[in-house]
This record gives sequence, structure tokens and C-alpha cells, in this order.
Amino acid sequence: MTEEIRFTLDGREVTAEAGETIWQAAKRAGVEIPHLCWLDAPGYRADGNCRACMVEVEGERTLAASCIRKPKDGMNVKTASERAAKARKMVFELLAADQPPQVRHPDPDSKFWKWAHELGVEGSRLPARERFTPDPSHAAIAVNLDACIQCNLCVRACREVQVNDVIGMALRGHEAKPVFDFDDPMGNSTCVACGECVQACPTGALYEKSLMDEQAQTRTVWPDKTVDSVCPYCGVGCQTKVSVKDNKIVQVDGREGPANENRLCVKGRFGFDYIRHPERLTTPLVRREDSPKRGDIQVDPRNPWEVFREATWEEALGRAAGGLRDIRDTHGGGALAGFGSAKGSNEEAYLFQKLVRQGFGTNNVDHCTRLCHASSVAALIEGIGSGGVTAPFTAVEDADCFIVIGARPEQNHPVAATYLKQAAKRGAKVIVIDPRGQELMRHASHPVRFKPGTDVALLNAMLHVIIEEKLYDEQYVQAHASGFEALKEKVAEFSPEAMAPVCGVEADYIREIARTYANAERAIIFWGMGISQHVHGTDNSRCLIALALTTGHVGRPGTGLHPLRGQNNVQGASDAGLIPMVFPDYQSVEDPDVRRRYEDAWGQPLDPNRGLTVVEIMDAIHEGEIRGMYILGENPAMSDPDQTHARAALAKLDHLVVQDIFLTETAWHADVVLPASAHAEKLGTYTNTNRQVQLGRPAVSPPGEARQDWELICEIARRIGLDWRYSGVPEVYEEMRALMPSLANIPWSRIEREGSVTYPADDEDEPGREILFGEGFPTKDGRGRIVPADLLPPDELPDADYPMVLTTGRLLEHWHTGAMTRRAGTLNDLEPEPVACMHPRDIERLGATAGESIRVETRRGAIDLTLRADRDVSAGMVFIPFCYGEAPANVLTNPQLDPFGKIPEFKFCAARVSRVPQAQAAE
Ligand SMILES: Nc1nc2c(c(=O)[nH]1)N[C@H]1C(S)=C(S)[C@@H](COP(=O)(O)OP(=O)(O)OC[C@H]3O[C@@H](n4cnc5c(=O)[nH]c(N)nc54)[C@H](O)[C@@H]3O)O[C@H]1N2
Ligand SMILES: Nc1nc2c(c(=O)[nH]1)N[C@H]1C(S)=C(S)[C@@H](COP(=O)(O)OP(=O)(O)OC[C@H]3O[C@@H](n4cnc5c(=O)[nH]c(N)nc54)[C@H](O)[C@@H]3O)O[C@H]1N2
Ligand SMILES: [Mo]
Repeated sequence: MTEEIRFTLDGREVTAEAGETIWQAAKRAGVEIPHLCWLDAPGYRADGNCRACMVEVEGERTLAASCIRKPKDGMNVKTASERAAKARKMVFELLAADQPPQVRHPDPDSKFWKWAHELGVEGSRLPARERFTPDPSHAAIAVNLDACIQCNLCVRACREVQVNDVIGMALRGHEAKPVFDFDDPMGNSTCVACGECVQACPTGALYEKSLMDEQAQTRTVWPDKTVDSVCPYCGVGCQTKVSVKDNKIVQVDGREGPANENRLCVKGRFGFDYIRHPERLTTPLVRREDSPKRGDIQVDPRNPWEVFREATWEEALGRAAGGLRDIRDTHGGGALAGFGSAKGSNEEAYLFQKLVRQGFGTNNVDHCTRLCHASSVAALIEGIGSGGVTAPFTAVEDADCFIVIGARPEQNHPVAATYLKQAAKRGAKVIVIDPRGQELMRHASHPVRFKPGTDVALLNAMLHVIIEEKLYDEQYVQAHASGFEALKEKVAEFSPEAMAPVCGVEADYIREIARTYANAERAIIFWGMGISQHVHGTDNSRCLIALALTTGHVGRPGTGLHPLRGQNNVQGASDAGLIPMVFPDYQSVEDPDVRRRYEDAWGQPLDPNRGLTVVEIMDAIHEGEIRGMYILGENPAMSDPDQTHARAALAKLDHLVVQDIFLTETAWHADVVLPASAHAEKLGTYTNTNRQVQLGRPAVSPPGEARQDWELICEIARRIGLDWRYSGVPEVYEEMRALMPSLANIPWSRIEREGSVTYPADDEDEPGREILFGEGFPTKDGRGRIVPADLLPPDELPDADYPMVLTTGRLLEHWHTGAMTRRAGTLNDLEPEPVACMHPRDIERLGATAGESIRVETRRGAIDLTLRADRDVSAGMVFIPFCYGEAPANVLTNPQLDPFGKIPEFKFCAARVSRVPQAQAAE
């Protein structure tokens, strides 16, 4: 039990909770003691080095640093005694003497100056010593160590909070200074620009360039307002504070959300300026009569006038809706399809699928989840009756073991990765399974590099060990699982010895990782695209589910299944029904009872058949089945596999409406382009990977004539004959909620009040349930179903013509198709050009050198990129990120689908690599 401590603070009786410091107890009692090296935020340890928080403890000869000193029963503490106040003032005077003068200070409004002013210290009359040359080498962060007070917060921020281990303290005493790696300029160091150090620094020695003068030495920008919102990038769902000056975002800081506790990554913190890029769409566009569509067209977004002309909203909306209506009326709803967006809000997703189902009269509505975790969700729904995560990633705090397989969280879910790395430091066993090396393997007790595409071999071998050595949880299996016997039979043929040559992991090591996971008290599995984006993606996920169900590692704190969801709202967009087989909350369109409920709600008969999926829709266009599309906030001309095929399909459409914030490669093929609002310009809810429904608030207004996405969906709806009237986003949310049991106790007002609510919640005043399925599963028999999986090879194996394996994925700084991040100044500065990564040995074998231009070819096409040496890429493989329009990876990738999740094999196809002759490369 926690015991309270009673002590006297400035003559008052106060209590401290066990473990609390004097500083913390004082704060709760309403007394804020000056402080610099102490940061009152989760994850920060007190260091007690700056002496700014000294207090007097009766009976003690020396003053005590209140940030580390814990009170004792009966202690008498004086924060305001003359001695303490004088000592504190002295600390500030000494520090101020060495600060640059306020008129040219990196941040005259910093915490340091705020306290200094409060204590009556106005800076030193002496000129500060010139000690350090400024370091402006980083794209986003200015380093002005003249303002550094050696408080060490940046080191703790970097090493202990974000666990990036870049910043250290060099030298001692007065000479001490923070250094990046081996005292490299920040811009050349391994810094990942999460900016945690900037947020923590009390003086502005580390500061955002976006708030400073050209030389990056003096602050010149002060925001007009700060808005609480949520990050637009990944599924982690970091809460943000967005600062705005003259309707322009000038700074983003982390806020204390449940998924980030003030932390951010480089994209969330520094990737905000894309919304003011000159290429932003600001007026509706209509295709010119004299500009025929062709799949191989290239449009310069800065000069689209050969292809498009400006139109009024009336004309654009009339044409957009008219074309869709005509196709529906002539060819039936089945000739239409829609792609909604996982970048948009829940309300937009709900309205979009309603428009397609009610207005177009078809279930042909899908979104990027199809290219993402569709196979994971198919396996989860089959296995445990629910597609969401069973536990938030923060549950890793309670785990003594976790597996990360086919995911790269440090790069793709960086803030989630901070929790994983902290758990590793705490001593949790970490099993990272990936063909490609990654930073997280440095923190792993069990790094496992294996052959790509052989997950089923490895995972079945682990299951073999678990069953053979009786490491499974017999009681759990008896009470909560079905299919165990069939699994036992299946994996009998998958001994580690038999699978070792298949997956390239030694039999003993397979046994060891199987034992480590199974014998853990609490273990959790995280997975990503390396599992899902295969023709056997559903089988891969089935094996993971089998691991959890046999060992009982689900339903308790520190256990669970967590597919790391990708887009900021992919969980929400899926929940809201942007899926061709199901209405909101995964209710089958083929179930007559379900359908009747929706027909009653929407007042008309609905299509009883499942619709087509993303890649199937592209095929159906080629077959002449689908003639018109509405695409909102997706860029399939870049993100779909076999791009030439996809672009030819888009060009073949009789009518294409694209609603986006940029003239994307997809929009090049449009008849009408509707300029929409970006994330920072709108109100809405977003559901992150942890099932936390959070509120995004508008910080700035849309540029030019750009309009709100949800309003545009309604405009189209009305023009195709629906009587839609919504007073605003909250009304849409409430309509959606009435149809979604998962949101039952989460009214709009609650999200507004609490900022983040986990679903499901049992009551309006009860917190949502983080850990699910302690008492069985929402399946027909209440049991989790184990589905054994067989070993299938990737669809296209290397051969004599195409001897390498091509794998694709992401970079930390870029987002998917680059639409946003290639237009974000800092991010594009950090990763400016298309790269292909290969192992140095393969580069040597090719007779090439890193930095030169190479050509990568597959049976579908060829692209040229700059060669980068990367020891993490296995020999025989080439890795390409898919964010570069000038060298689009998906010209190369294989569109072959997983039969259950209908996801293409982005992670594996046969390729060949050659050098590009110099003359050609220069062209
Ligand atoms: N910076 C950045 N972050 C992002 C995104 C982004 O575009 N940029 N996108 C977001 C989205 S939508 C998503 S879905 C997530 C994706 O996040 P992740 O799931 O981490 O995605 P990837 O980097 O594509 O692939 C993950 C890993 O799969 C491995 N892999 C490849 N083949 C295999 C295999 O056969 N077996 C196994 N076990 N592993 C394999 C790769 O080596 C890679 O390390 O990221 C989200 N976050
Ligand atoms: N080769 C390869 N291909 C892949 C993958 C891979 O690993 N390898 N991964 C796949 C995965 S996991 C995913 S999730 C998909 C992602 O594929 P997409 O979803 O197509 O990719 P994004 O670039 O995120 O596209 C989002 C679009 O929305 C626009 N947008 C952003 N905000 C807003 C807004 O508020 N309103 C509107 N109207 N538009 C907005 C952007 O400008 C952009 O055009 O890619 C898939 N493709
Ligand atoms: Mo994704």
C-alpha cells in the first residue's frame, strides 16, 4: 500500500504520496518552486544538478534540491525562506551572466528567462563570453550552445525518454557541453530529429528554426494561438499542440496524450508545412476537352493548365456528381466505386461509405487498409472475432517479453517504439524477427534475421516446439481455444530441424525463441507489413494468433495481439465501414438482419452483395465493369501494385472525381479535381492503433477556395439525389455512433471533454477497456479459433533472369506516396532523392559504388534510383521506399493477391539490378 507522508511546507501541513519529491508535493499544494534541470513530465528523471529549486529543510546545514529530495514525516520545509530565495536567485544570476543578451537570445521567452524575471534577474551587464560557434547544420533544429546551462535535460530526453542515444555530455565542469554522437555537427549525426531535446531544453539552446531568424540564432516568431489537436501521420495518434501565427503553423509540440505522453517524431513535429506548399490545390479543376486521358501522362502540379482548367464550385460539383449519377442511372450502381481515406476523420469515412452504399447503390467501397493490414484483420476476425488490437502498445510496460515481427517501429511508429525500447531497457525479453536488420535489434535479447517470405515456416516451427515441449497453457486452451488438435497435427511436420534450412534460422535458436515467448509470464506480439503484405499474409497472421492462443498470452495486462496500424485513422476508417464486405463495426453486408437495420436507418434498399476491393476494382475497370470512381484522400496511382496497370485503369474510366489537397498522380487522370481541407484545417475524430478515439481540431483555415472534405461529400450526395443535411461534424458523429455498438458510450461531448476515449467503454463515465478478451472472444462459441497454416512460397521467386528479391517499404521522413512529405521542407531536406538500398557486398559484386545511379527492373517495369549501401539489407535483396514520384516503386511490385485479405505481395518479387551508364544517368 502507498503510504502518505506528512510534512510542513512554508508553515502548512501537507502530504506527499510515497515516492514523491518535495517539488512534486509542493506543486500539488499549489506552490511551484523554480526549476530548470527538472522537467515535470512523464518519463523524466530528476537529476538535481542545476540548484534552481533549492529549499531549506529545518535542521539541515545545506540547502536541498527539491526536485530529488523526498520529504520525510514531520520534516519542516521552507521554500520561501530568505536563505533559499537568495540561493536560488544567485543560481539564476550566475547562469544569466553567461547567457547571450536577450535581444539576440535563441528564446527570450524560455523557461529560463521566465523564472529569471520572476526572481528579479534581468540578465548580466557583462558581455557573455563567446564560447561556442552556433551549429545550424540541422534542417529543423538550431544549436546555440551559448545558451546552454549544462542541465542535462537534452541527454535524458534523447537517451531515457525517446531512447535514441545520440546526445551525450562531453567534458566536465564549466566546459561541459552536450554533443551529438562524437561531437558531430547535429545535421551530420545519427539524430532522428524527434525534437524531444528541443521540447525539453529550458533555455532555447536547442530550438526550432521555424521560430528564429535566418541565421537561426534569435527568436523572431511568437504564435497568435495554440490549438490542441492530434498528429496527421501514423496510427500512433500522438496528441499535439499546434501553434499558429498569421494563419500559418509555426510550431508543433507534443501533448500529454495516452499514446505519446508529450513525445513526437520528426514528421509530427517538423512535417507540418506541407499544407502551405505552393502546389496546394486551391481551386476546383476540370479536365480540358482537348486533353485525352492516357495512363502514361505526366502533369506538373505547378503548371497543370495543359490538362486542366479552373472551374467554379458550382460547375465542378455539377460535373463531378453528374458524371457519377449518369453512370449509375445507365449502367447501375455496380459500375461505380469509391476509395475513401484513412487520412481523413471517422466522420468523413462514415459519410463516404454511406454515399457509396446509399447513393451509388453498391458496396464497391474500400481504402488503403486493403494494401495494409487487410490480411491481419481477416485472420483476426476469423480467429478472435474482432479486428482491433487486443491491447494498446503501452501494455508493453507490463510485459516481460515481446515479439516484433515484420515491423519497423522505430521508423514507422517512432513514438510507439519509445515504449518498446523502454521496456527492453527495463529488462523485458525482446524478439525481433525480420529479414532486414533494424535499430530495434540492438535492443533485442533475440534478434532474428531470416529469409523473407518464410514466416509460416519459422512460426510453425515455434508452435511445434511449444507443443512438443508442452510449453502451451493447457488450461487456457481448454477454456478458450478451439482447433488445437488440428494445429498439433499440422505443425508436427514443422520441426525446427526441418524448417531451419527453409527460413535460415538455426534449429536451436528457433527452440530458444519459442521457449522464451511461451515461458514468459506476460508476452505481447506486435506485427506489421512484413507479415501482412504477402500472398500468404493471412496465414502469417494465423500463426501469430495461434502462438497467442496456445500460450494464453492474450486478455491479461502485458499480453496481447497488436497489429501496428498504419495511417492516422486506418482503424477508424475501417470501423466506420470503408470496407466492401461490411457496414460500420464489421457487420456483414450479406447478413439480411444487419442489412435491414441499415436499410431502415438510411431509408432505402441496399446492395446485398459484397463489393470489390482496391486491386479488384482496378481489374474490373480494365474489364469494363467499373466506369466511374470517386477517390478521396488516396493516391492509388502510386500506392497500388503494378502501377502501369493501375494508371491505365484510372485513365480508362469514363468519369473520375478526385478529392485531395494536391494534384497527385491519381488526380492526373481525373475529370474533376476537388480541392479539400488538410488535417490541420478541420474538425473530426480519429481512432489510433490503440482504439483510442481522439479529437483533431482546426488550427488554420483552408487556402483559397479549398473546402471541408465532409461538406464536399454532402454536396456530391445531394447532387446525386440524396436528401442529406447535417448541421456539422458532431451530428455526423452521432448518426454514426447510433449504428456502431463499439462507440455506444462515447458521445461527441465526451470526446470533446476527455480528448481521447478508448473503445469499447462499458459506461459513459467509465474509462474504455484497454485490454480485451480476458473472458473469451466475441466469436460464435466464445472461443478463439486456431487455424493451422501451410507453407506457401511467395508468388514470384527469383530466377536466372531476375535473380534478386525486391522488397519495398518506407523511410522515417517520408509518408507513403510522398504527396505530403515530399512537400514538407524539413522532411524532404532530410531525404531528398529516390534511393535503392543494397548490402555493400552486393554493391561490390555489381561493380558499382554507393551514390551512383542504378536501374531496378522486374517483369512489370524499370526505374532508376541512387544506390545506397545498407548493411541491414540482406545479401540478394534490394529495398526501395515507395514515396518517390520520379522513381515509383510500384512500377515494379507484384499485384498478386492473398486469397483471404486480398492484399498484394508488396514485400517480395523477383528483380534484377544494373548500373546506369553515366551519360544516361545525367540526362
Ligand atoms: N515514416 C513512415 N511511417 C509510417 C508510414 C510511412 O509511409 N512512413 N506508413 C504507415 C503505414 S500506413 C503503415 S501500414 C505502417 C507500416 O509499418 P511497418 O509494418 O513497419 O512497414 P514496412 O516498413 O513496410 O515493413 C516492415 C518490415 O517488414 C519487413 N519484412 C519484409 N519482408 C518480410 C517477411 O517476409 N517477413 C517478415 N517477418 N518481415 C518482412 C521489412 O524488412 C520491414 O522491416 O507504417 C506507418 N508509418
Ligand atoms: N510498394 C509498396 N506499396 C505500398 C505499400 C508498401 O509497403 N510498399 N504499403 C501500402 C500501405 S500499407 C498503404 S496504407 C498504402 C497507402 O496508400 P495511400 O493511402 O494511397 O497513400 P498516401 O500517400 O497516404 O495517400 C494519401 C492521400 O491523401 C491526401 N490527403 C492527405 N490529407 C488529406 C485530407 O485531409 N483530405 C483529402 N481529401 N486528402 C488528403 C494526400 O495528399 C494523398 O494523396 O500504400 C500501400 N502501397
Ligand atoms: Mo498502411
